[in-house]
Amino acid sequence: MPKTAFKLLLLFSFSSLTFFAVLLLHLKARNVPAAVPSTAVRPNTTATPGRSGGALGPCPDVPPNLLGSLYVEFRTNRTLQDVRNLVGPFLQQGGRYRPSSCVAKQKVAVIIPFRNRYEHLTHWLYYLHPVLMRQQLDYGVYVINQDGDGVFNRAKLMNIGFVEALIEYDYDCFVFSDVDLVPIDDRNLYRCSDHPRHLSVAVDKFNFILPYATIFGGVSALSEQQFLKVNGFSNTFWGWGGEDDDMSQRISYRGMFISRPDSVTGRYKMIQHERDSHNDPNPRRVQKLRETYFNIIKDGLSTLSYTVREIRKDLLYTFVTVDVQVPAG
Ligand code: BGN
Repeated sequence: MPKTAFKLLLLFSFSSLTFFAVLLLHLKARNVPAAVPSTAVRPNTTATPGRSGGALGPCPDVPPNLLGSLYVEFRTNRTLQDVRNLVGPFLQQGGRYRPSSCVAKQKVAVIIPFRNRYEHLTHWLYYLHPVLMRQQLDYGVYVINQDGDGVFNRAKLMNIGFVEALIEYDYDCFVFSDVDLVPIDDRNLYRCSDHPRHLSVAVDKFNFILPYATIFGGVSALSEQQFLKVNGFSNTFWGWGGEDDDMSQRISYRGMFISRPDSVTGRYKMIQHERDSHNDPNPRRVQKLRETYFNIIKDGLSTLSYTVREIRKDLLYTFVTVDVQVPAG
């Protein structure tokens, strides 16, 4: 090779190296300081949430910046404003986020049945937003608030959350979460699997042991197809208990299984609290569970009826207040 050509090649290699080094430094500088969600990247504010940028590649199967086990405590007095200050800069109105460096694997609506538990919601948002960001999800948080003080209906609120979230965006996965459950390991991905997934496997309240094999309460994830296949939850479990067992049976009657993370990844802390008023154990729940098979098509998404009273967009969540039409008497 002539000497000048060799020199040119050397110069070219050197400038390419410099270019990549500068590019790397630049990308690194865009990372967020560790005090805030360590790997969150500000969404591109000019883009509409949910529309993925043209040239982005898919996010990796395993999110690269997970921390593993997390320190979680609920004694601190946190305010919603504290949480807004901390994670707000990474979110768009309605508690929406999507990674800016890659196209998320799934579009996830996180649905929280709710009434009057603002303190829990504050803790939940404080811990979950950074986790969901690190998991590189394209997600939105929907708090479905039961209006009035009639008997609580957790399952119907979750059906409503499914419908209302889909009106807003083309979600393909739905994570239903109690407001008092915070994961203590961020490897527990808030994503859907081939089968409906139960995420809250090892809760401190139950000594980190699965209470029984078919349990499906707490935090669970179903894809749109899985949810439609079982006609959603029953709308007729008024008061505490059984609605999750009913879903568990729907899943098995429709030929699906419950998938779960292992009992280390699936660890949770529950915020301790008194039982809510107007949510006493449902005396009909045991009998109702004997009828699931016959009720799947008669009671669920196909028969869902409610009235939206208000939809309020907070930076941290979308708050949907609904009249669930509590039966008289
Ligand atoms: C079960 C409840 C579930 C609840 C779990 C954990 C019932 C049905 C009658 C046996 N099931 O006992 O709804 O998620 O406890 O608290 O009450």
